[in-house]
Amino acid sequence: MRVGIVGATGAVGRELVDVLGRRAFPVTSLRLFASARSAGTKTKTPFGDVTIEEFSDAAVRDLDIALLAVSGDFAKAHAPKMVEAGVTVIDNSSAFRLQDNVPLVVPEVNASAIGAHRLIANPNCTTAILVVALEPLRQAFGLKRVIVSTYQAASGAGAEGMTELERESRRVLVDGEKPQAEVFRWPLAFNVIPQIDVFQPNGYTKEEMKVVWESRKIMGVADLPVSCTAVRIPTMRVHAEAVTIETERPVTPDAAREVLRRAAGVKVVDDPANGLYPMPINATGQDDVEAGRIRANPVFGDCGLDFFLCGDQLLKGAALNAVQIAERLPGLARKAA
Ligand code: 11C
Repeated sequence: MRVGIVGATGAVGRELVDVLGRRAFPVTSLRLFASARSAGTKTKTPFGDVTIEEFSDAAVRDLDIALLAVSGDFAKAHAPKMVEAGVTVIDNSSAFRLQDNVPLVVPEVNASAIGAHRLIANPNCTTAILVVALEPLRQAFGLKRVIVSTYQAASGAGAEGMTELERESRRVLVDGEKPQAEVFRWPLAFNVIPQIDVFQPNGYTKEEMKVVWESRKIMGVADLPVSCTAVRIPTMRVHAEAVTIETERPVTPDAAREVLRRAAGVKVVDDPANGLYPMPINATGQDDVEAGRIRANPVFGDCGLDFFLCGDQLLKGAALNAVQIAERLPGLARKAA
């Protein structure tokens, strides 16, 4: 496959190169596209040295698969032209996620939605990490309602967010000064920020509503009651989520643990007596979403469950999920000559 990564110099773009190599994706040529600023830079990849090219609609026409790690506006402007030219596009932005004719895919949950589509949306990272654990529980016990509180890492704001967290932590610890904010609305170092993305008329943020809208679409439950509080915390690249569910049928922690042990993409880490539970420090760089602290929630009688998830925002939350989608393209999609 002739594969291109658009937005190749960002945090997700760089991760996409690694994941393609690590999973031995059948790449015959890898091309990396970015802005004029990075064009001409040579970069080492598992497929050999690649010189970064400036993006243009003409330059990407010959690709078989384009993995987009760009803004929603950029994706809206250019993805349809790529599809028109015969390229299969997997888009990481929110531009097309809720469009009826565009599948929104987490392969462990709804790989069959890919079908013959040539524009496929990769979900919001928080949503992808959530549904990989939620769907097996839904299938086993049914779902009546979902309440999520997130603890989201700096990487959600891209490489710039990670750099800002590191720089501002140093400013406090080394220089003894107050942390500053440019990428984040408030300083993130030594802080938590209960705002990710812009506020909506209903008082929730857009990030919180993405979890609602996207998890419903991926699991195919249009009216599932979901509430999310999304919070940025000063960790580097793993999103953590405290999840409460009310199930339709009775659930026990042991039964839920068993279901999650069998679930693809989930690793149960749940031995609290020995201090074992999901944590960003362990989930960093891991493909699986860690699930633990699984316990009965008494508020919902014998149908309540609490648990805690940690997933690498750049992997299952972005690059890994996108490559997993590409792996499931029919016959590894090939455009007509
Ligand atoms: C964050 N979840 O942590 C966001 C980043 O819809 O793809 C990803 C936003 C998206 O800031």
